Amino acid sequence: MYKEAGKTKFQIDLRQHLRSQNLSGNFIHLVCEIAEASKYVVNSIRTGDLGVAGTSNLYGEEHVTLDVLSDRIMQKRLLHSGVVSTIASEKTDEIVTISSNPQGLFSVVYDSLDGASLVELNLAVGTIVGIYQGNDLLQPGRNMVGAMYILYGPRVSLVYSAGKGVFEFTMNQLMEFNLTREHISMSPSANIYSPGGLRAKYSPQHDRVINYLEDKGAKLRYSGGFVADINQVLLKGKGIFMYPGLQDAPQGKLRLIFELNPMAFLVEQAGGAATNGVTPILDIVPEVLDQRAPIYIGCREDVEKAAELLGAG
Ligand code: AFP
Repeated sequence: MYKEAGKTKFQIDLRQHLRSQNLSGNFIHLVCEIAEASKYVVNSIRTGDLGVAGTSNLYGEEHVTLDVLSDRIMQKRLLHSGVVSTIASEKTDEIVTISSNPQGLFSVVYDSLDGASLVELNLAVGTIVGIYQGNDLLQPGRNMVGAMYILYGPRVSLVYSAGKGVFEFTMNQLMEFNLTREHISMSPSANIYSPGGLRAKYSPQHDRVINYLEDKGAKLRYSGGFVADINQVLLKGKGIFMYPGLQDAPQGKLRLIFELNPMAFLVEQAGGAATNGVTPILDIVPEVLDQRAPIYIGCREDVEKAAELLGAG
């Protein structure tokens, strides 16, 4: 733990916190660079300034869509961070090698603006990041050394874990991230559920999971934004998010590497669980970058019950 002279724990900023966690300097720098990049994303979302990444487009420079701009912002930051050997973006679906010598460096997978289409509806969207040591991105999520997301909602919050618990930071008026929650932990049982996908395309087994949750009195909470929905499950601590395999999409919609692994890392760190119905999400061995998987993620008891009902044939 830590005690800053004259400071309560909630005046601790991101860098001060990271330094108190006995983490490598390169990891601290990486997380702070991603946090810095999010400030440009916030500005673009709030002002609709879709100029070239990080500069004004008052003079008619190329207009880009918000998700393209946020991808450029993230890529530029990671390319110049000095601590990243390989990156892969959900948007481009390609692996970019920055350094041939991965010694002491990280590989980063990211979805720079998940749910981008929701911005025009003024709904919350987010950036999702997964961090590996070395340069192999097609590892099981269990091998990640860190994961984080930034949620652009009524507030801007950053949630991360480096394997020593889950912490939340909230952006203040100076665009600094200050600690607002520490050692986030989930209850064993859910009272809210987030059912993705089209009910008409559910399997009978998945219908059983929905009925189980309804029968126990769980309330439906679903925004259509993965980061916001996971954030609600994680911070309320009493929820389960599902995006199942559908009749016409047996692997569901969400991407293993860019969306599911980082969130599964965070939720497991908070005492929850995440499965594709058969295997823990973090134990799935990825074969391709854009691999998708069904997901049941949240309170451990309900995730385990879902796997039981799905496997009941
Ligand atoms: P986009 O990133 O293409 O907008 O999709 C967002 C998303 O992948 C994820 O954020 C949501 O959980 C999911 O789609 C919602 O999908 P449905 O609209 O099919 O429920």
